[in-house]
Amino acid sequence: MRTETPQTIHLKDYKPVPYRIDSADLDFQLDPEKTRVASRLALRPNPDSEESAAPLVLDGKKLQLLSVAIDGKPLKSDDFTVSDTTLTIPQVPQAPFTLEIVNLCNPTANTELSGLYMSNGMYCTQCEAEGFRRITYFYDRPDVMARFRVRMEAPKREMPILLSNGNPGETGDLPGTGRHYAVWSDPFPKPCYLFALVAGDLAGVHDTFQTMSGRTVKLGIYVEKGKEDRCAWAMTSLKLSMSWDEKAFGREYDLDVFNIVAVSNFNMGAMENKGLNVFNDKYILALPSTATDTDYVNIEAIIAHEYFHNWTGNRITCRDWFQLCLKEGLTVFRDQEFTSDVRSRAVKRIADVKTLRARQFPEDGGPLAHPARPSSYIEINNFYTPTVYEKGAEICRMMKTLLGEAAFRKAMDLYFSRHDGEAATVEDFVRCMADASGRDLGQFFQWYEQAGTPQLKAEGRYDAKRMTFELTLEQKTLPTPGQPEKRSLHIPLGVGLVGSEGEDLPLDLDGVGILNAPIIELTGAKKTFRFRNITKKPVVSLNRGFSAPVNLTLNASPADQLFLMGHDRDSLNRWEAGQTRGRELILASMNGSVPNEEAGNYASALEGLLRDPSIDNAFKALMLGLPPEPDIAAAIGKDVDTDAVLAARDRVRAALGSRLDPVLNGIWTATAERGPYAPDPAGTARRALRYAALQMILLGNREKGVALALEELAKPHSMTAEMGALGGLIQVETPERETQLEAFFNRHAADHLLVDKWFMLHAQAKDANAAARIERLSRHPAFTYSTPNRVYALIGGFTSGNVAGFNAAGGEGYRVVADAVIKLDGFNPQVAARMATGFRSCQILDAPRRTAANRELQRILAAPKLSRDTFEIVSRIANGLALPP
Ligand code: 0A1
Ligand code: ZN
Repeated sequence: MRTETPQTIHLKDYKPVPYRIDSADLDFQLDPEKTRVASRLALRPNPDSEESAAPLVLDGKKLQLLSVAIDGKPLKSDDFTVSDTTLTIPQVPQAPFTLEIVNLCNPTANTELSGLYMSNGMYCTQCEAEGFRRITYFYDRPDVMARFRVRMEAPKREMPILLSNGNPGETGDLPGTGRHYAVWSDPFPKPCYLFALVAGDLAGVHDTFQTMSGRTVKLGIYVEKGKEDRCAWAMTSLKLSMSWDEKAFGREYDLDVFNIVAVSNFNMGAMENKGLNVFNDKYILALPSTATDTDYVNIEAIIAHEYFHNWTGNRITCRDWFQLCLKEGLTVFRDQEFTSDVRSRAVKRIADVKTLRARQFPEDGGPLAHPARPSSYIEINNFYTPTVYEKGAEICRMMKTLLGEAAFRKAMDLYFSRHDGEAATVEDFVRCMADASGRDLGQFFQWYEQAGTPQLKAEGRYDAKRMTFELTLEQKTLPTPGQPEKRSLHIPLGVGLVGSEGEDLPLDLDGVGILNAPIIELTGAKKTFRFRNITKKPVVSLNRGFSAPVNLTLNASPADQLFLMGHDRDSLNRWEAGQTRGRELILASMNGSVPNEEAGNYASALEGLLRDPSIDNAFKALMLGLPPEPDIAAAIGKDVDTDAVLAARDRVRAALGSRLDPVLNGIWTATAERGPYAPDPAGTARRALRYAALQMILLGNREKGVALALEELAKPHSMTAEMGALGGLIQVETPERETQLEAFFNRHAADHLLVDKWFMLHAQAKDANAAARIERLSRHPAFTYSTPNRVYALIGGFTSGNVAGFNAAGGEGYRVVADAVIKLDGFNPQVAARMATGFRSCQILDAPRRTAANRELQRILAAPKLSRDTFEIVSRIANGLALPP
C-alpha cells in the first residue's frame, strides 16, 4: 500500500520557468545499459519570470550524473544537489551561460517505455509527456522551447541507421572502433517532449513529396528488415495527408525530410516528434493478407493525425499539460476532416459518434469524468483520454458550426499566424475564433471547463391551426467528481423539420426569419423555439450531424423514428433513429421476449434500407449494427445485470436475423469478392456490409451462419475476410469456433500483429467461462506483459469487448484483470493504469457486481509500491463506487 498520497498538480499554479533554454546540443554514446549523454545547454534568465536569481532546478529521473559544468568550469559536489527527480544548482549566472551535463541512462532497464528504451534490438525514444527527464536533466515541460542539435554514435554493423529530429547533417565512421556517428539539427525551437532518437538495423522505404511552394521533401519509413513490402499504404497515406493539409488549411511542411519509424513495443498509437514520427508498428504495416479494412483506415488516419501535429502541436505547442486538448482535440478534429474528405463524410461522422459514445460518454458519466481541459492531475499520462481527444475534437467542431466554414478558416489562419513558434493556451485558441468571427464565445468556453455529457430534453408540438411548430429544449448536466454544480452550456443544434415526403420544410424561426444555416443555439437552461408557416405536421430531426456531444431525448413516437430512419436527409440522424429504435427494442426485450410487432416494424424499416440500391453499403452496414451493450447499460442507468443486457441484445439480433434472412442471404451472395483486394472505400464498404450481414445470420440462423463462416475461412480472400468470419464465429458458443481459433493461430503464429489479433478474438469470445479463458491465455507461451499491444489485445479486448464476461456476477472477470494490473504496475505503470480504466463503468451495475469490483479495486490499492498512475485511476474509480448509485 502507498504510504503517502501522491502530489496533485494544479493549473492555477502555472508559473514560467526562471531560465530559458535557447539551444540544446546533445551527444549520445549509445550503449544498451550505459548510454552516455553529454548535454550542452545555452541558458539565460527568463524575462517572463517573476523570480530573480532563482535556483536552477532541472528534472531528471533514473539517471546517473557524471559531471556538471557552467561556462566551462566544472562544479564541485557542494555546488549542486541531486535527488531522485531533480538536479538543483542554487547559484547560476544572471546573464547568458552554458551548462554542460554528462550523465548515463540505461535503455535496457527501461520497461516503462518512456525515455530512451530498446524495442526488439533497436534504440528508440518516447518523450511525451515527461520522458525526456529519463534521458538527461532538463526543464521537462512544454513551454521551454529550444533549438536541438543531436550527435549520436553507435556500432555501425548493429546500428546502421541513426535518426533524430530535424534535418540530417554530417555523418562518418570512427576508424578502428567499428562505430559511426550522425548529426541532426532541428532549426525549429521545440519542447523536449518532441525530441526523438532512433538507432537500429532497419530497412528504409523512400519517396519524395513536392510541397505547394515547390520544395522537395524526402520521405522515409523505417521498419524491421523484411517488412519493407508492408509500407506502401503508410507512404501513400503520408503523401495524401501532406497535400490535404496544404489544401484544407494552407499548411506546408517545413523540413527537408520527414521520417517515420515503426516499433513493436510502444505504449500508445504513435508520436508526432518533429520530423521523426515514431509509430506503433500496428499502425504502419499492412498487406491485404495481414491487415483488415479497419487497419487500413486506421493507418491512414493515424499517419494523418501525427503529420497534422506538425502545425497543431509542434509549430504551436502547449503552454502546459493542462492544455493538452489544444493540440489533441484540434488534431483529432483535423484528422476526422481529412478522413471525411478522402472517404465518406457521412460514414466517418457516424463512426466518430460511435467512438464517442463507446469511449467518451462512459468516461464523462462515471468516476473518471474530467473536463476537456482538466484543472488538476496526479499523473499526466492518465489524461490522454477520450475526453481530451474526442470531446476536444467535438468542441472544435462546434466552434466551426457556430462560425461557419469561412470564418472558421479565417480563425484557423489567425491562430497559425498569431501563435506560430509559441506555447499557447486554450484561451489563445478560442480568442482567435472570437476575434476572426466577432462572436462572443465566453459562455461557450465552459465546454472546456465543465465535465459531464449534457442531457438535452426536446419536445416538439405542432399547432395545425396556427401552422406553428414549437420546439422546447431543456438542458441539464449531472454533477461529476469535483463539480457538484453545473452551468448551462452554449449548444449549437442542427435542426430539420421533415415533411411527409422526406423533404425539409423551410425553417422560419419566430423573431429571426428564415434561417440561413439550419442551426439553433441553446444558451440557457430552457427555451422554446417557434417555427412559423409550417403547413403540415413535420417530424423533427434534432442535433443533426451530431452537432453537439449531448445525450438527447426527444418525444418522438416509434413511428416517427422509423420514418426518420427511412427518410431523414441527415444520414447521421437516420442512423441515430435506428439506434434509438434498436435500443428501445432491446430494453423492451429485457424481460425475456422480443415484442413481435415492434421487431417486425424495425425489421421492415431495415429491409427497406437494405434493398435500396441508392444507399451506400457502408451506411447499410452501420444500420445493421444495434447499439452496443454499454449503451444499453447506460440507458438502464443503475443496478444493471450485464448478462441480462447481453441476452436481450442477442434476442433482438436473433429476431431481426431470422426476419431478415432472405435479404441477408442476398447480401452475402452479392458481396462475394470478384477481384483482388483493395482498401478503397467501395471495397471497404462492401466487406463491412458482408460481415455485418454474417453476424446477423449467425444469430438468426446459427447453422447456416456457421457454415458460411467456415466456408469463408477455408479459403479467405484477405485478412478482412478472415477476421470478418472469425469475428462473427466467436460470438456463438460452438465447437467450430475453438477449432477455427486454433487454426488461425497455427497459420499466423510467426506474425506478431496477427498473434495480437488472435488474443483479441479470444478475449471477445462470448462464453460463460470467459474469465477462465483469459486466465489460461495469460499463461500462453505467446503472451507477455511487456509488449503493450499484447496486453491491450487480451486484457483491453476483454474489458472493452466482452462486457458480460468482464462483469461476470461472480467477480472472476474483475479478478483476472486486477491480477494483470498488479503485475503490470511493477514495470509499466502507464499500461497498468490504462487497463484499470476498464472498471470505470461499474458504478451503474447491480450490487453483487459492484461489491465484487470494489473488492478487486481495493486489492489493487493495497498492492505494495503502487505507481502514481494506477493509484490515481483506481482510487478515483473506487471513490465513485463508494457513492450510492
Ligand atoms: N501525442 C500522441 C500520443 C501519445 C501520447 C503519449 C505518449 O506517451 C505517454 C505517446 C503518444 C498522439 O496524439 O498521437
Ligand atoms: Zn495527437
